[in-house]
Amino acid sequence: VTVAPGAVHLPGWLSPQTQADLVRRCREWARGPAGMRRHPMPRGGRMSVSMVSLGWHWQPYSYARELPDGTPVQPFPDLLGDLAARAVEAAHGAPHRGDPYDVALVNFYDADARMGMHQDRDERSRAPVVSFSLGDSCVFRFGNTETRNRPYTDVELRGGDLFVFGGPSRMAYHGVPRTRPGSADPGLGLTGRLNITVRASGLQD
Ligand code: MD5
Ligand code: FE
Repeated sequence: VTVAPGAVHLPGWLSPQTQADLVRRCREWARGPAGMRRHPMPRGGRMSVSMVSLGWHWQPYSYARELPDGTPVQPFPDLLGDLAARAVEAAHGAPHRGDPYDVALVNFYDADARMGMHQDRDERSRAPVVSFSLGDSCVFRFGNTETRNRPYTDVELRGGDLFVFGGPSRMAYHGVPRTRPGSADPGLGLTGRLNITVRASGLQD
């Protein structure tokens, strides 16, 4: 389903087995070293979403190979590179030929977590962002490239969904105004929502 130019939503694209594998791997990445944390925001406070970065460490507004305390970031796993390549092919009907995928951000949303409207502009690459959702559903707010306000479209993202943001949608404002606690498939054993985004940093060591 094409939601906007370059924005393709494939509901239920992840098999139940792949969802279960990803949840297990997310738990390992979350434990660290350089595991899950809530980042301080530039204007004070902390994000309500907990994150772990793989390949490159992201925090507002930069990528680095190490955390601020010097801990090396965990490697970018082949599993996510392979899955992202398959995802782009499924969404666009052609293989990804741009900068290599080399970073993943794993976002964990508890029942109260939200993500405000923002653009993803810390990458130096135009490669599409590949997003995998696991567990609870959420309201995903897909906006425009000019302002964080209207017009926007609210899309329901469910566990197992794939979303690829390329072309003009790559720089759209977006956010998660709420999740739907308790909506996850009980068989998955996940309380809350996980979102994995795979990106090309466009950076060199
Ligand atoms: C999430 N994560 O559900 C979302 C999914 C983030 C973030 O927003 O920055 O970690 S990724 C949504 C996304 C990425 C790039 C472009 C667009 C949406 N877009 O154009 O709407 O935790
Ligand atoms: Fe984002």
